[in-house]
Amino acid sequence: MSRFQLFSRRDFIKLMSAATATMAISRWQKVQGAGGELPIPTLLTGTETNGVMVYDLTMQTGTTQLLNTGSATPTYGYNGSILGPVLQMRVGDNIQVNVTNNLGMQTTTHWHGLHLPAEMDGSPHQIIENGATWSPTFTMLNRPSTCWYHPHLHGETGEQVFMGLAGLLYVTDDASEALAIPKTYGVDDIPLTVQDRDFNPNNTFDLGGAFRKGLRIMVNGEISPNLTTHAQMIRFRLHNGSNARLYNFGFSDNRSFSQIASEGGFLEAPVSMNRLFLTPGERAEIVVDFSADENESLALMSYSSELSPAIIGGFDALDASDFTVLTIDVDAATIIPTPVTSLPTSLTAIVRIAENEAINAANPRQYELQNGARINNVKMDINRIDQVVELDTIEVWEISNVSAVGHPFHIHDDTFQILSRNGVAPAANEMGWKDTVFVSPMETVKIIRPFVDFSDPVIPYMFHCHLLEHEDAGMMGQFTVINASTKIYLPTILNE
Ligand SMILES: [Cu+2]
Repeated sequence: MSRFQLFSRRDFIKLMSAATATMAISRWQKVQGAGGELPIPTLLTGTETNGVMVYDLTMQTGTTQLLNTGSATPTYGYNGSILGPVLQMRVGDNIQVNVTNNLGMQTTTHWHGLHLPAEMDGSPHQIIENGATWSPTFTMLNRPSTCWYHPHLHGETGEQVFMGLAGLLYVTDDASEALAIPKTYGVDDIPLTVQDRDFNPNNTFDLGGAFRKGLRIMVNGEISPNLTTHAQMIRFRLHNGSNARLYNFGFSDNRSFSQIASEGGFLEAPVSMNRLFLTPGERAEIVVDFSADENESLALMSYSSELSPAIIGGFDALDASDFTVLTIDVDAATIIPTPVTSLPTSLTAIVRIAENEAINAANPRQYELQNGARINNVKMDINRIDQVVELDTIEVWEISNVSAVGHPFHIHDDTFQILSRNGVAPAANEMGWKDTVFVSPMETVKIIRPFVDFSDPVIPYMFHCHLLEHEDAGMMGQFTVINASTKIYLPTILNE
């Protein structure tokens, strides 16, 4: 049962403004505004069967008591009423996930960030009928990282995710497990799926609007939660699982923290910051030092008022303010695990790909993000392949935003590196591997990406805006990766 007090929207905004006025938040104040303790999702490490690590997910409907008064809210979840377990997979393992659809409607489940064959991707082409089980198999080839999974049925993704279908997927290996960083799940390594919701008077989710944004912040499926944690270094796996809200994370006392990973894995070295901008679909791992904060309280905030309103779709009262995402009480340090007291200066090696290694460096593939949820003048057509890429090549893609708001651009199948933003090298925390990149209005982002391991002459991968209402409205396209040496091309091309 949530301890969240039901406020009118006006009171809620007033409360948030008050919270931003005070740097330190007393525990008394917090109890008035905070919900229940932060839920930590179940961790599934798989069951080995004949050398294959098997995971079972059931997509189901249910209800979740999200508000303190009134009815439970109808929600969807994986293996529960809302969100899903964290799937932990090891590099090199052969994986099978059995995804059973008990939603009473069609759906898919996409492995956001995973490098796998197009037919295993869970895109709009791998529909799971109601009552059916889809069992993709693949070898885990990703770097250690924080990925996620969610439905990707064309036209329905936004609603199905908003209803609660999303979960995190951790990739680990020997090297990442040997790193001297916080890594004990749920103790000093905390998942934070950050979402926003609005409710109708009968406590159902408000599914309306051009963008599904809400003034209630929900973390790990709890409205306005509180985390009781330890006086030591804590790692947060920040995941923007919102349909359309941008976050500008920071702490209520403006302390600095270190980003250690982006979507595709560790950064070369920790990057110190006191603000982290994270847009829908993106993940970032940060480490915060609470070692001097025993018995203190603070909050993870979004300093959204510092963002340019011009980049924000569906600008609302939260976007105009600085608001609490998670209140934090710091208790004594743990005995086990032994607290981490400093971060390694080196986390991994990242080989930056030189622009001239791309086969199209002189003539990058162009993507123009346009008003009306269009890319390159067209909307998604599931029967049209927009781009054909050759296997075992490296390409530069140039993504230009000529529209009125910013768009997080996500590409399936593999991660990429950002070469430049408007011709300027990216910030240190964007020098690692990514699968989603925010492109502001009037901005051109150049990325470079290898297309390796998997080709399919027929089944495409997606590229799209990860504002889910834009995606559903058609701001998505399809590319195939073809193996030119086998001379297999699309039938549509052969027939021309
Ligand atoms: Cu968009």
